Amino acid sequence: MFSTDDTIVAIATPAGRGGIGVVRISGPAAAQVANTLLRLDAPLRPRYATFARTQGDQVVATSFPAPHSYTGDHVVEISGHGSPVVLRQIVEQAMALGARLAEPGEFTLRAFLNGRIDLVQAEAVADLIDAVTPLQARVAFDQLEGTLTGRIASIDTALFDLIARLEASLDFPDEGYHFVEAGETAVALGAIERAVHALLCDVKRGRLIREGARVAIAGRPNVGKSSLFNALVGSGRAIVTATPGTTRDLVSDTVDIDGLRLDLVDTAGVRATSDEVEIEGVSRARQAWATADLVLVVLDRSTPIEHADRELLRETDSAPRLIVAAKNDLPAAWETAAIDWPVSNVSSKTGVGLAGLRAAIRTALDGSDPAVARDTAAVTNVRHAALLDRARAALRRAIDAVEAPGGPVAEEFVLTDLEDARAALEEVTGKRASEDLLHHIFSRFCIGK
Ligand SMILES: Nc1nc2c(ncn2[C@@H]2O[C@H](COP(=O)(O)OP(=O)(O)OP(=O)(O)O)[C@@H](O)[C@H]2O)c(=O)[nH]1
Ligand SMILES: [Mg+2]
Repeated sequence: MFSTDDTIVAIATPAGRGGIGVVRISGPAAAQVANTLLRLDAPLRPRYATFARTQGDQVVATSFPAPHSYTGDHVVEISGHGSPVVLRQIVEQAMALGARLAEPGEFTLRAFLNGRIDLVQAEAVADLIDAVTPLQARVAFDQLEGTLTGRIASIDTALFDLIARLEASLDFPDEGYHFVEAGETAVALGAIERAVHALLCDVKRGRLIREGARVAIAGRPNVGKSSLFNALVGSGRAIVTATPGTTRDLVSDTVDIDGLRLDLVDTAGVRATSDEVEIEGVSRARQAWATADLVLVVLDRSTPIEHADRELLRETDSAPRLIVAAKNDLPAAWETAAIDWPVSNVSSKTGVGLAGLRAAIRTALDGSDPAVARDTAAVTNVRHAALLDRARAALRRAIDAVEAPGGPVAEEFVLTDLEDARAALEEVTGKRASEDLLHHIFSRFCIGK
């Protein structure tokens, strides 16, 4: 089992030089270690920043007595000038005084083990730190604040209540409640299942916010793929020339569209060729489309539609895609009605149409307009989604048993399913969590968190 009775120490700020650097000490001996390590003019007062000296630095130390600290243990935070050398010295001195170097995520693990936060909130801490877009950060913050925790807790309470009533009827068969009261139980179960279902409805959008999406650009050579890529990324990342077959390798970069993080991939133009390098490029392009969440099929609006365009439209027919008519600043060589599919007109040269394309990408990926999508999704984590799915399946089985045409089934069977649903919910919040799972989750964290 994890130890929580020793005192741990680590640098809590990023590696390298900085304006300030913070060393965090947590555990029963934190105050004692700090008092020995620091030369203090006045003793540390709880939650007051106090000036002090270490052997090699001037610092400000703050003491957070248990349980009112990040970890729930006694914590002392020492802020020094952000020199890696000096911070390391402070850590070494703390270790010489009996503290142990903290494992990655161990401060947060202690917060979890001490009941300060549940597992959903601990995972939200990591997500908040890893957030790349403001929307990702907001969703993680919401979970840290306990939004999801609260929704799961109320489902769990309802489930617990139902289980207690069913168990009571089992314990007192003489009272005449030998079988489940089908109608009442079915109603209660239905409400619980709907609550789980509501959480799961947001999963796709939640995961999209958390993990982002991969968007690949496809088209025959010279239609303006790399120019579109550069316009969306906002840099001259990909090489653009008038020579068809310029792009060979995959070029990718990150784009933020209304808070959605996209991994945008530019690919080689597809055509039949005997050039070895280009053949490999085209094969990589096809792989990129196949693994993308969305394909932007680019056509050149200023040159007639070619056989290769039609082939490509057919090839990407079943993939989630948007058709983009590029070079819209030039005279059009075809009407958009010629394509049996909605078309976004853009000019990478002037930027006209790019905003509309961004909105179309967003809608294609999460099926909602940006204003609506700003509502935060509760479930963003695959682990949570899988467990909620398990809970829903168990509830479904219980409902089927209660509503079985041959009359209601004995309580024992329904109870087994309900306990299964509860176990899944408790694994989300960490009430039931194996040591392996905790290791897996907390090893993702940085040292000092
Ligand atoms: N007028 C105009 N020209 C464009 C536009 N986009 C691209 N071009 C020109 O079209 C030519 C090809 O552009 P690229 O972006 O390299 O095309 P590509 O599809 O990546 O080409 P390959 O990498 O060879 O497959 C270049 O000469 C660009 O300057 C546009 O919006 N307007
Ligand atoms: Mg290109």
